[in-house]
Amino acid sequence: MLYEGDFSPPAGRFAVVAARFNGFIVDQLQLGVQDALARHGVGPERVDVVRVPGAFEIPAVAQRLGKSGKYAAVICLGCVIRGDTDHYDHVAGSATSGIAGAALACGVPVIFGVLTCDTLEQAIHRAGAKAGNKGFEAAVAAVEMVNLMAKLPG
Ligand code: INI
Repeated sequence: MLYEGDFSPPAGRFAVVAARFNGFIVDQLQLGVQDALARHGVGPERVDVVRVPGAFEIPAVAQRLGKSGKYAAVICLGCVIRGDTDHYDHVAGSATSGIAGAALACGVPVIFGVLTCDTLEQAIHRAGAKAGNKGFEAAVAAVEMVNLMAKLPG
């Protein structure tokens, strides 16, 4: 038996947790999410967006929303860009491990749409320019995972 998620219109509401830090990049990721969800039959009336200060704050909110029972999936969006100090490593590492922890704790898909980039140019390329839109990809992954979870036993 093979279990696999498909891309048919998923049931339920979706939550997006989006950081305000580097907002001009995150806003583009959010547009990518809305575009992908709409193309999979999920209109804006089924999407709640929560803005948080920065990527570091994403995991706590994602976990709370994921555990609320109100959402089929939580999509996390942020953009961490390397600076002159090791601050980047702490913010990116905490966001990454925190979102992974929320995904394990929640029972619903918690999707990682946080850019971790060395340069602003890399971020721009991944927010709708030549490397696609990672928000769009995150939303497609959310659709696949919601549909997979609906099929899995147990
Ligand atoms: N938050 C980001 O989302 N991206 C960054 O690049 C970033 N940098 O570089 O500092 C950042 N910092 C803020 C952090 O996420 C928290 O909001 C802040 O430390 C308050 O807890």
